[in-house]
Amino acid sequence: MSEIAIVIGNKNYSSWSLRGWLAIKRCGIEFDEIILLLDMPDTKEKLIQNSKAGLVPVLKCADITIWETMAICEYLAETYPAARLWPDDAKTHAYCRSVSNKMHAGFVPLRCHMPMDIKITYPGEGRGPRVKDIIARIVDIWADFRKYFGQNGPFLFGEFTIADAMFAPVVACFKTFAVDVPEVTMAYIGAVCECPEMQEWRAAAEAETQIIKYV
Ligand SMILES: N[C@@H](CCC(=O)N[C@@H](CS)C(=O)NCC(=O)O)C(=O)O
Repeated sequence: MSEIAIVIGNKNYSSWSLRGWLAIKRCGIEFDEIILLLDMPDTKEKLIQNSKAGLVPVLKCADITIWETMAICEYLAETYPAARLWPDDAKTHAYCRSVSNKMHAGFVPLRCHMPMDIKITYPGEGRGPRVKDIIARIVDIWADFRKYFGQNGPFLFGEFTIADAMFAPVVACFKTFAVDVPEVTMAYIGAVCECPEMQEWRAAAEAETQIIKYV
């Protein structure tokens, strides 16, 4: 048993779990994974046993239990600086934090109308005027950060950061809902989908059998 564990939901559906899991995975440390199936009669009870917040992900360390994905990411970034989950430079770090916080707190219509469902495709569904505006904004954000900060790698800030963990479920949703995007966006989507951590998550999601109808 490892000294650190992350409690997550179904890999096919739980977008917040994916974000927290990617952050810990990028730390390159040993950790345990505790999967709680969502949408079952005893889900809430089990969630609350792990954290009074009653949500996943939850990070369990020897001396602290952390809930809320951004707090988990912050803790991991501070505890495992070698993973460079935030960019080093203060100004770039500020941009990375801004865009990560925006994803954490915003884009609610997109999250409601295009929930993560890795195994399936719903081409053309999930749209609507507010969702279309958010898609355009996200495409714009990705293009800007790739252009100004992405010289040292294929991710938003070159190397993989918390911002990429935050947007990884959106990447998955863009594929599920077959969102039409420009070439530069396709390249970013490809980089996220091809990274080994995302492939591992996807393979596990595909092996899951529980079906939840969020759409
Ligand atoms: N603000 C929370 C959101 C977490 C969240 O909504 N998690 C969902 C799964 S993706 C959950 O635990 N749902 C369980 C439920 O609502 O019963 C965070 O940042 O971690």
